[in-house]
Amino acid sequence: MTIKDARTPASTQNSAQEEPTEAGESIGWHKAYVEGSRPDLRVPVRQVRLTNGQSVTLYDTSGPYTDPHVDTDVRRGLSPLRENWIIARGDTEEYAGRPVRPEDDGIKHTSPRGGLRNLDAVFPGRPRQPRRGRGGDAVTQLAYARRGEITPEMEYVAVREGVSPEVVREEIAAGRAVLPANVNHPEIEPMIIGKRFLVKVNANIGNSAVTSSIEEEVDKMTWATRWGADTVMDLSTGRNIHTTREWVLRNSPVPIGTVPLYQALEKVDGRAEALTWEIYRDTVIEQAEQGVDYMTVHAGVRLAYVPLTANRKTGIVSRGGSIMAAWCLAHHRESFLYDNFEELCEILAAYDVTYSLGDGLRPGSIADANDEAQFAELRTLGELNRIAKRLNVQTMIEGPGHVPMHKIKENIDLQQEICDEAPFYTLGPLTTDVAPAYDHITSGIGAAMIAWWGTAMLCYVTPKEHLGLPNRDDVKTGVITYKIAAHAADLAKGHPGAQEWDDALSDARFEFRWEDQFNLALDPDTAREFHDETLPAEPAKTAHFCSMCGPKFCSMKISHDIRRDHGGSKAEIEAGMAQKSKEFAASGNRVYLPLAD
Ligand code: IRN
Ligand code: FE2
Repeated sequence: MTIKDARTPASTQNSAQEEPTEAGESIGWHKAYVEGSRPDLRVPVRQVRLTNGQSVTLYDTSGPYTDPHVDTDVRRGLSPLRENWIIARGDTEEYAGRPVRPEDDGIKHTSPRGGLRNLDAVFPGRPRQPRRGRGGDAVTQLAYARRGEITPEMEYVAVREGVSPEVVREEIAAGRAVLPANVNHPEIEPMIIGKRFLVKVNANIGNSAVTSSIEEEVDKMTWATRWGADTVMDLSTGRNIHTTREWVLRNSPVPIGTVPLYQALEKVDGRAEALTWEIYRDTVIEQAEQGVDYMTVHAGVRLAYVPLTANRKTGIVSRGGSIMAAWCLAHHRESFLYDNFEELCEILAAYDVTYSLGDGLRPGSIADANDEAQFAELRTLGELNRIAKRLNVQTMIEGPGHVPMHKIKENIDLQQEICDEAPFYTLGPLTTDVAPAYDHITSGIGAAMIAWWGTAMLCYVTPKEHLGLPNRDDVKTGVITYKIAAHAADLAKGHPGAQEWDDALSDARFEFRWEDQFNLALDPDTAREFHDETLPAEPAKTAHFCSMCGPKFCSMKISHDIRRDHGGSKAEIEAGMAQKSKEFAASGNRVYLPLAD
């Protein structure tokens, strides 16, 4: 059905044809779709139906998992939404692919055929041949944007963001935004990362040698996207890297990022000095064939910069950065990533893998923020960004780290200047070091600030940061914390439509529509649970107060009473206030009354 009275924040205030269809009838939130210019371009939204008959349309990252009409099965994978678009462009081809040696996935075992084995063998889903660019014109979204062509992916994100497709094309062409979408990851619902668009959130998942099964990792991915993660990075380092990633990719509705260096290191049994360009390159090709949408590449850690970290309080804290620094020192040679950067660009361009140029020398403590090592690397990232752009590779730049509030702005300003406004993607930053177990908060503060000033994507930090591997609850807490930071920044930037969500929730709050408040919340479950903890009875959901102030002193109730009893003029309101003041004094001037049972 078409919803005529839909309020349309965030994404969908375009034409009538773009109104969401097929929302459920009952109160609560439902999956709905906004159709673009063609029937196979259906953009998912979260449609919240309110008790007053209105509805609110929100951006939705949860994929087909929240659509009761779609039958999902992790062993089969999601349906390849983009496949026809990719094939129709006619510039990629299927090819035999590089056989993956069994030991490539970190397990020492023999395959049924005793030798080489194809990618398909590790995933029971539909058979799949990798694709890559045919040669000739570049196949990346950047190349299309530069040629003036609007791809279906660009139109899709335009509908999602509530902007015109031309704006999307321009931002990509200028290198101010990226649309990470590997030609081998047709399952994704396209999204865009850039300062003109909604601020995005990445959630890291990944097993380590000690914990997690493949199914658990897939579950963490769907869990993270359900709460709003816009992309997920699979940082697995343990056994089964290849297989875990295959399952995550085939089931992911959002772009997947990786750090190929981690798997390359597994291949040489963890000895950084044993790494070679060839091993690294083959790992990148293996992952690009699988469909990884963006890759962190720590090519800015140059030999000459390593000594700059010697006097730091916390040295090199980036995993990738420390691997590259160890390699450079062991061979006393320039980084093989820096030296072979152009060849790497050609590989990434053939699959449309987006660069996330890593901040291997980011500060790991407040004391080390904005130091010489960090900014030397940033200048190199600026140089590499230009090479990548020349070779048609979409590129974003990673940023810190640990940075006190007064030093944050310098980071985004410098990055934008040095990297020609390429999207900035930051890890927090953490604004203080004193709160282990609360680093989602120490970093959420920095994340909100840096996003307000133009950072395009925020890498979440969970409460387990510095302490251990995040579990399901930590993943949710991290995502919600970062959605708050991102949305607070969208509001401060005056992003069109962002405030309509707040306004809808404020109205619900002021009118005591409790169910609507819950359903509009970033985390409806916890909001409802907290409310019910003190006022579990069903009538409390329509009550004109909550247990925070109790029935007598709810400020919102008082405002309502004043409006009802005294109309709206200033004098009348003051009279009402005086009356309430008397009532307050009469009850003994107590703000908090004992809870009635
Ligand atoms: C984001 C910004 N700076 C770093 N990140 C993320 O940190 C990066 O994308 C990856 O997910 C994670 C680990 O990176 P290192 O420690 O290998 O640099
Ligand atoms: Fe840290």
